[in-house]
Amino acid sequence: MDMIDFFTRSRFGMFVHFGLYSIPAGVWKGREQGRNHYAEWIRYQALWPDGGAIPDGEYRALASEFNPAAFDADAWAEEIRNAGMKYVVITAKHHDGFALWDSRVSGFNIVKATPFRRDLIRELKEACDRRGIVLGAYYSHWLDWEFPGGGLPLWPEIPEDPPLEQPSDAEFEHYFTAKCLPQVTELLDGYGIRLFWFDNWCKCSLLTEARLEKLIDLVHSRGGIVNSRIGVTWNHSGGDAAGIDYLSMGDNQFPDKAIPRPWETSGTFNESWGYHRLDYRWKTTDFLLKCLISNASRNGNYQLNIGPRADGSIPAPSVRRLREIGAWLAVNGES
Ligand code: JFZ
Repeated sequence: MDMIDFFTRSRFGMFVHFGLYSIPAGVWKGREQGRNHYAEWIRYQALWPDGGAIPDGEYRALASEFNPAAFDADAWAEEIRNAGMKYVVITAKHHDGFALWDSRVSGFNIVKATPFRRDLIRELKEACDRRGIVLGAYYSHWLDWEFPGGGLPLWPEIPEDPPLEQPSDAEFEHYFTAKCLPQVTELLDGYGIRLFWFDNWCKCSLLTEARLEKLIDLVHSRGGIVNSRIGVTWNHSGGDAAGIDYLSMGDNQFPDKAIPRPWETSGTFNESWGYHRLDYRWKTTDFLLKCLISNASRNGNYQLNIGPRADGSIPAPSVRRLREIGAWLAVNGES
């Protein structure tokens, strides 16, 4: 199957943010994280606005508690299918560096570092394959807060943030060649992943054109596809992004006209991507359907996110909306 043809026709997909951050779920030692409410950022935001981050050892220790025993790949895949979604992109590795598969490259993963010891990506891939759903991977290629040389957060637009000292070019090269490229290779060759969602949003000198090209060539060499957020040199909303297969809009951004290339908007049911126990700002099903229709009518996809709880269950408000959307599509949609 040609992946970009599939992607262009699919219209509706799921995004999943799941990882160690699903345990604190936006609250660290009784305090709600500050500034933005992206629970997957808690390692860098728990102590805002006082500054500082959760120490590496303390964050790492979450792995010994991570045991999503209620995770059921078939149950997830059923929700995806019944919602009318054709694919799912999961945070195989988010910025914290923790991998949801049995990686030989880094032991900081769900099989080797947790009591759960099951390969979530493997189980989900098989459940998706059984239903003709395509499994894609979010892979944080720039930020990695675990591996020596991995990128650190940069928010140039927020002057009050204390600047973090970035790794040197040589240090980042070490991370890129010893972790990033080998792990993406594992996802390609060990799991058959062909749909990739990479993430970078500000000008970072570590992500050189040469490195981006290497990563893009690697994915392309197996027939896989990559999104525009792989690097800022590729304009999110258009431009001549050579090498890019599809555009990713900014979070929850819905363009008001058609775009003459494959594209998607990733969006949330509430505010946070990862599960946040205090995030009650749920959007209505009507609103979410309008977002889907708006994108579909402009030849784009809508990639709607769930943030499963640490036990692996999908929060009830998301399940309810997924089922309401699915019910509407079953009557009014085209399959
Ligand atoms: C990124 C991540 O940092 C976040 O945790 C989540 O995974 C989200 C889907 O992507 O956040 C971004 C990235 C890019 C923009 C905004 C938020 N952007 O370009 O507007």
